[in-house]
Amino acid sequence: MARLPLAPTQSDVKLRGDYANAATDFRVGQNYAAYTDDEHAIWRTLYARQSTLLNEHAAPEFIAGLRLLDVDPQRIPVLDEASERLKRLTGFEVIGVPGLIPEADFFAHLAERRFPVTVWMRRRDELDYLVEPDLFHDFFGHLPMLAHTVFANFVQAYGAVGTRARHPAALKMLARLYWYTVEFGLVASPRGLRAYGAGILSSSGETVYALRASGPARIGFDLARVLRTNYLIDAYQKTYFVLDDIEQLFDSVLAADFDALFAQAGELPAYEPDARLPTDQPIRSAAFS
Ligand code: HBI
Ligand code: FE
Repeated sequence: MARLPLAPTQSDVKLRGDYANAATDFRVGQNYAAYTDDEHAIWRTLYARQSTLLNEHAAPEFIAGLRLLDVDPQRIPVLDEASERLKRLTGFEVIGVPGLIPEADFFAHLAERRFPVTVWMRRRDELDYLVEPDLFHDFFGHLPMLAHTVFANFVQAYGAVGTRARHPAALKMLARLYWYTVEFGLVASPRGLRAYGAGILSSSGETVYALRASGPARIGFDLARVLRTNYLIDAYQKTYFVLDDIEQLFDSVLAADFDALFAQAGELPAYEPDARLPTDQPIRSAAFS
């Protein structure tokens, strides 16, 4: 039986998944036959809603990845089939998990090129918002970018750094990096400002907000700045960081001396989610360009 995930950042969330039947590395089988017709219909609704937004809002790499995965818009995907396809594309495997898992186990999977996907679907009253990641968020939001080699390499490298991180301050910084890139990242693509973050692209509200709203700041990606910036888990973001291209993500993280960054930023105060710094490089939103 698996331990319950109780990372400091997650301890206030009451988790829904079936952790009692998970393996020690938190894997669970998908039990595909147990999905109800209504759960398949929820997938269909969410897929249809997001796919109409992708052409104008998603990074070209995300759109290409979704196509390569050949996902059925009508039915909940079979994780083992997606895993085979993704393995051929970038060597990443897909494994089922009951939901959020402890940071250390999460990092270990990423470092081994395994991406954990929650096996349960949100309820119909949660189409727009839910606290925990579900199958739609994990699968539709995350897997398309993992079909991109450079992005997949970044996620593995991130996991490897994570498995070496010990101090709570270092783990906090790594959580911020994940949040502002893998979950809520934007990129200045040749087609204009686009989203590649799974938290954005699995939410119809935030997809439009992140790219078009006048409220949030969109600033050039700066690793040291990101590592110091707190984030909101229960509201649209106040700040989005914009990559020049996906390669910048891998390059900046590969070049980073994380031990030095952890030591340095650990002594400095954090920035609030809505902090505006003189060094920030504003990127105009698609609505104003
Ligand atoms: N577990 N299943 C799952 N999915 C996540 O995105 C996830 C997690 N555990 C920890 C975690 N994310 C965060 O702590 C990241 O910042 C690493
Ligand atoms: Fe996620």
